[in-house]
Amino acid sequence: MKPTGDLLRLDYLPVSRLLRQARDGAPGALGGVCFFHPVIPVEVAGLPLLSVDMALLEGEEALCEVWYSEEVLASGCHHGIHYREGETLLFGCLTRNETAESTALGACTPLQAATQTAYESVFELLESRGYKAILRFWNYFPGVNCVSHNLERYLQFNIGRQNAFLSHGRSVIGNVPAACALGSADGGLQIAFLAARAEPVGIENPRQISAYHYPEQYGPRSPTFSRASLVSLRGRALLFISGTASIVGHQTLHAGDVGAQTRECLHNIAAVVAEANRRTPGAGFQLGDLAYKVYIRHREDLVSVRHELLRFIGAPVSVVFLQADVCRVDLLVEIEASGGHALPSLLGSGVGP
Ligand code: 3EB
Repeated sequence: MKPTGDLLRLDYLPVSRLLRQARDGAPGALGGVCFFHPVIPVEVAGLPLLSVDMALLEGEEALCEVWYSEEVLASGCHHGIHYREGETLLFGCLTRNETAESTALGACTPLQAATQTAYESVFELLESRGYKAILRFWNYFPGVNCVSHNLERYLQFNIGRQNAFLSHGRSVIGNVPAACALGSADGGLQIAFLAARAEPVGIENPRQISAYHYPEQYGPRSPTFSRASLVSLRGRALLFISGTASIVGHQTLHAGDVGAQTRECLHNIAAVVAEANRRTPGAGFQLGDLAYKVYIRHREDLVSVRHELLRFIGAPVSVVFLQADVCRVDLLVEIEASGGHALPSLLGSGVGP
């Protein structure tokens, strides 16, 4: 099956190239996320862009992850959410500070309140514009593993996120969006998302308990995400694989061993890809044809993680490495991937076979 090049394309470009493209009036960008530490605010008129304070592990310049579409695009703003949409897809993003909003919601933490109100705004926007479902959420906020108000911040985030799904009458199990949640170095709660007018299918991993069914030892509310989402647009399949960690069943495996954790992540991704292929006869997703983003807790683990990734995939890989805290303290690495769309023109530096 051919990639949906006309419908959706992913590219990673240095910020200088994105700004040049914007100046030259290059059309087609839907939106994106720029990564650098310390953060550099990147702004392009009409383009929804997050600037996330997260260190790149290769390259000296801020890198922008940009989604493109060849549809006719239009931009808008709703309750602080910047978005841009074509006929079939919408990319949006927002940044929220953790402030006195909490008082409005009663007894809850500022992060929980910021999360709940942010997600409610996203749902309002999408409901008002006729989008059936969200394919993918990217969540970034500082101090994911820090405890405040007697609760780890990632768990506060999970409560706010689930509350928003419930208050909008959305299911919190089954067909929920793919997602990731990683620690930025600083800044507010930052959320990017891709939504489609078509109905996606949530994919689960037979090796893992669904995250929305995690037992209570992982927090008072389960995280609301699917292992992947799969959508057919104009007869072509698009796959968004959530952040994937060294978890089998519901337990973290290989604590302290980043190489083994990386291999376990990749076995999990392979299982999700197999499941997606089983659900979409003819899609034929292959590990070597996906775009990967790898979040590493300790920057000194880059060499081991890259080595394992290359060995596992066995071919040049489209990949970007970032330094980020992962949402369980014993997780050292998390890997996300997507496929079915056109891939970055630049293969990750130094990742040839
Ligand atoms: C896990 O499998 C690892 O809360 O949105 C991965 C992907 C993880 C998404 C989220 C969390 C999230 O539980 C952590």
